[in-house]
Amino acid sequence: MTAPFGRRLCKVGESRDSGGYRFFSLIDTGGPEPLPGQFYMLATESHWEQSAQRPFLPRALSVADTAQTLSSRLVPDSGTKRELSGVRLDFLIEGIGPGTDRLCELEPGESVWVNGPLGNSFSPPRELSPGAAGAILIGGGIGIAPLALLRRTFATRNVPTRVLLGFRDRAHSGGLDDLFSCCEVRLASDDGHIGHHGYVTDLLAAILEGDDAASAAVYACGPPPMLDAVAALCTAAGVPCELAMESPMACGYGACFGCAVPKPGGGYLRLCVDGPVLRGGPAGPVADLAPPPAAGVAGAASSGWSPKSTPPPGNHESKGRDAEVDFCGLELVHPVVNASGTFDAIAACRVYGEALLDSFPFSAFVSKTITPQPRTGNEPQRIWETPAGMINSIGLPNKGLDGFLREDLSQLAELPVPLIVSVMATAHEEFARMISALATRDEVAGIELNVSCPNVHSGLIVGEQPAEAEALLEVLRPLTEKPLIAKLTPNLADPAAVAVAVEQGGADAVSLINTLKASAIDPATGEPGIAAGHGGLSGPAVRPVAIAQVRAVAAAVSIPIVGMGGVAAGADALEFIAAGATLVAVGTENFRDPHAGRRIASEIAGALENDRSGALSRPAA
Ligand code: RRO
Repeated sequence: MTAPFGRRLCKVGESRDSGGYRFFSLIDTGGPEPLPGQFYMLATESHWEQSAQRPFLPRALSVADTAQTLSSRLVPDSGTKRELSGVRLDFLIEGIGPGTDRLCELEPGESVWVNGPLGNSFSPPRELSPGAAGAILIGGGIGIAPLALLRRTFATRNVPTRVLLGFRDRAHSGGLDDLFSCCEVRLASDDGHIGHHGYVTDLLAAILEGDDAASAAVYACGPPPMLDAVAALCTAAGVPCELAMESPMACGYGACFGCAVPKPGGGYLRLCVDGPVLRGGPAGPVADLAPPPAAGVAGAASSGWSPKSTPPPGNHESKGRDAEVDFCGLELVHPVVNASGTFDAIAACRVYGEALLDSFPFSAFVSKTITPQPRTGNEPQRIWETPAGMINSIGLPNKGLDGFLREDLSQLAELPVPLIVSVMATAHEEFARMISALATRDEVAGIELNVSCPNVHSGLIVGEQPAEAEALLEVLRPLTEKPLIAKLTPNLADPAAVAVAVEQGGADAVSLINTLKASAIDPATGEPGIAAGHGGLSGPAVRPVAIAQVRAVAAAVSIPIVGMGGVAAGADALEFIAAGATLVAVGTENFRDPHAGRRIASEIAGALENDRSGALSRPAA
């Protein structure tokens, strides 16, 4: 089972208080029924960026329950109503910030952008012999939500199930009437206002001491300390457990690399595509459950749940003819590509299946930047939402050149568009080794040089120094005839001087802007919100800076420019084209809307078709 590709609008059916939380349901006429543990990325259609341009990114919410529905829609121009079958998606939510606060305000009839269902699911207990202890579901606070659907699914399969729920205090309690009406629930509260006075894990510990515990399976969702305690208890008792985890995420489908969770033995998992359900192990959570529902029925079947069919996506189709463009000898069907590091086509293919390839958003695909050796990336927290944007410090997690050539290149070559591979290194010899290796590969149509890195010999950031940048190009230019695109950093006073230098060194094109150096303080801790202390700012907030830099560079060089920085709509892309860009790259908007590239290309085509004066296709003076 795959998710429909792109985001779709769903109407709010119901919205009301439920215990200390808020309950709302959406009517989804475009997606399949989710599996227990799966989640959706949600953003309201209106007033999302309502307060100081936040919330900006969609929010990940696990589905609490689901049911088949029938709703009626007015058929335009006919005055008649049509019955539409769909899926009701129930969510339980707590307002803890601008995004969840806005979702708590939802009114019936409002529209919400929905991307999903995403991620993997809980798996049924392995031990189902008569007399087996069955499933123990344990939830803390708002973490009770995904357990409700799991509980109902187990009930339909006659899996014996016990439910343990814990709450901090009365204000963070309840929500059960809607979700667990079908079964007996044992409660605990830290303050003793309901049920056992103490932790919900006390109840679990008592059960795991029972004779039948060895044949049990535990399923947990809640705050990290509770999940740690559950994993420790289960490890000690030799009982398998599955943990539904949370991590800040911008996209939900493997593109942003923000939702990193450390894995035993080093490195990180991407919770959105490796989870959100992980198996609890003695050294920490492990991602060896069934993979996220993959393209085709086999992936869903291996998760142990029945597959449901996915209707084809029907939105965002091109209105006009695409504006074809020649870029360094590559014939591209439209001028919209992705910014490196903002779309993982391999992960997206697992999430969205064939629909991604049928409606590929970009006219060329730019890979995530690869380095000579593998890198695990930076420690979390890696992303931070800002007004109309976000800061990232992902730290280049990648398989290294050899891993990329061995594992990824053949898959990326299957994409229906030319492939541009982005590379970064800290020494000329290493850059040269990468270019030489890529130069011989027919799958590679072009190479982007990410020069926002220091030269190990001089200690200087190559992209900030015209002489360094030119020297690098002079080394690399003779090694390949493929187009070399230098990705410029905006973090300097005169980016045009670097653009001129790379042109002199033999670059075929420049792309700009990479992200702007930025930081933000977490009000809860008084410390930087990003673990690395600072990162790169992207999103609409940076667009005016990007436009100024593209204009300055366009005035200084004659090679083509790939313009980027906060492109979220066709009008934004046309602004870059007017500033002198030949291609436009979409970055952060991919996180909010996986289909954004295709939408923006359609909007450009529509605008150009209506542009009888030709003003839009002429660079501005
Ligand atoms: O991986 C990153 O943190 C990263 C890179 Br390499 C880059 O070029 N730009 C960015 O915003 N993040």
